[in-house]
Amino acid sequence: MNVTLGNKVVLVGTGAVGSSYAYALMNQGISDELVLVDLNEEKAKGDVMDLDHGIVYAPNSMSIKFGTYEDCKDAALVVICAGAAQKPGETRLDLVSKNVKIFESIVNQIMQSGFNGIFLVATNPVDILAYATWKFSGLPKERVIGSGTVLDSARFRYLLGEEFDTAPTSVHGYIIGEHGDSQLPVWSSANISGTQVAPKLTEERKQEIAVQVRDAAYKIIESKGATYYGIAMGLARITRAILKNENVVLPVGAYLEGENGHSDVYIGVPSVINRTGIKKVVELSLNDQEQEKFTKSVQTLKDIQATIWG
Ligand code: 6V0
Repeated sequence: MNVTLGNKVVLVGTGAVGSSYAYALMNQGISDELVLVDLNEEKAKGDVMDLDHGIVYAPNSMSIKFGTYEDCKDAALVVICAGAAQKPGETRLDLVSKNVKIFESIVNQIMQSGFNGIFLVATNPVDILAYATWKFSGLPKERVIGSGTVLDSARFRYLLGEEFDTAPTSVHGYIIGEHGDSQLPVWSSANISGTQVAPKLTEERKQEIAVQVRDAAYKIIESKGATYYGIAMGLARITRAILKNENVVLPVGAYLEGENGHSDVYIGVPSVINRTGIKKVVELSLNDQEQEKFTKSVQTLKDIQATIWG
């Protein structure tokens, strides 16, 4: 396994998402060592102090320190939540050029440290920034993971859980595609204990659920300015899958090489996650309508990629 051993995590970007992720890691005892890096050093130092005062009540002891990109040299995982955030009315894709430039600088500094681990990217537009991280880092595709549709799939499972009065952990289903407006629910395989849920819902209800999932971020941003707890839990789940070598299937942003007919794009698809990163993309059997929507979603991302990388 050609990745740095140990379970040190470096978090770059300790804003709303990053600090919520750090809190989730500490609460769940996933890693022994966490280093916080941010352009706003005072903010990161404040978070370190605040988190350190919680360790005594955490399930495991943990070292949480302020640091710099140098600290990435022996990190198993670098999680990037840094960058400009989505403003009310702004789409995730509006953020693209601003954040690609920020990422070029961040990823170059991380690679200069001698980093040889796995990247997990959350900053939006996350599919484009996972692709940018892969390009800028030169790491193999399996060692760059986007958060993809991990949050959207959680929202989907939550809503179906409410609909059928069943725990969301017992609802199995995926949102795939762009973490954004062109995403789609895979109704053909969404199930509770193996029984498809789609036949139990009207077309209208299915559409309402898909829209609620797709527009959830806009609603939360309108209400409180940003979304962070849901994604933080999703990032912590991916982190656990990596550091504990779980081989668990999670919807993440993965690089496609022919899966479901597409290549050279980072996009949300179910994937097997373990200590090597993305062990394998799970190719879903999509119906014609789903395949058509997925192709459109890929195209949306490729059109943006083309404006940046030609
Ligand atoms: P925030 O609270 O503004 O935090 C961003 C942090 O990044 C701040 O602390 C900045 O100081 C820091 N930062 C900015 N530039 C740099 C730099 N060059 N180097 C180091 N640090 C820097 O934003 P918030 O935490 O709310 O959101 C962070 C990102 O996550 C945004 O792009 C969101 O759109 C994105 N989200 C992604 C989600 C997903 O599902 N993937 C979900 C929610 C938000």
